[in-house]
Amino acid sequence: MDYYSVRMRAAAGGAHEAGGQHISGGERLVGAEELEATVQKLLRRALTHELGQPDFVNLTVEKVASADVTQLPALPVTQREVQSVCEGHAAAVEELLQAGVALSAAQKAVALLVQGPAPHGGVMRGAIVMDADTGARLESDPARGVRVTQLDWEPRALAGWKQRMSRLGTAHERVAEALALATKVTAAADTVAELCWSDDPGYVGGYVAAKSIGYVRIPQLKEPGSPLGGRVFFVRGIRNVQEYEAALQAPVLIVE
Ligand code: PML
Repeated sequence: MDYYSVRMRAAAGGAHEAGGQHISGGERLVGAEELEATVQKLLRRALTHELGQPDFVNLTVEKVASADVTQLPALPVTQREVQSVCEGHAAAVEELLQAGVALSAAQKAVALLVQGPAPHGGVMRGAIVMDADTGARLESDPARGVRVTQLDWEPRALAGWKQRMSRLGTAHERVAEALALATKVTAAADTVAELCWSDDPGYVGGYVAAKSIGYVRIPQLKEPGSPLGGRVFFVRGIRNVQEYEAALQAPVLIVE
């Protein structure tokens, strides 16, 4: 069976490629029978985002041969309990240290997501790539960052996972999507860990993920109403960022 990679990017204040502000995005990898519904769902997401109406929506559909798809088991999920954003940041730094990131790099990453990591302080379209030892930023375009494409859950695995994670309530869609991405990123050779919190003003949670610690949810990483957030991929030993990004764009399905 072939798959279809479906990608959505929405921006406001100018065409996306001409520097419009990123509003929302989505990545799916689905069978033919799910294609139409998936396109509709992603378009609805673009048109109803809390950051406002987009001026530009890019929806791309691309066929992917099943032989090219790698299957990965989802990272295990745990949660840290924190009472404030400050405690959330401290928990994130602790988890990053546990995963092998240097303290200065972990602290720098948290500070960057707090201030807005794009050149003029806004959110980036993709992720920061950071040297896990020195904290140096390695992505060639600090407004764009690196993107992770062509990933999804295998539908039966997703249904089983949701059932087991019913304690998450309405957050489960968002967590499932983030978990798929974190599983793919942390499986890539050279990734040490990932730090993420949401740029959605209505969602204040995020996570630290690594092969060694799994997906550790942290429910408070910013104040409600803040549009700032993003992702940092900590790496060690990469030869060049283009090769690393290419690995993040190879098709992956999450199984259990
Ligand atoms: C979680 O609560 O585990 C999901 C965090 C997702 C952050 C990124 C997003 O906005 O989807």
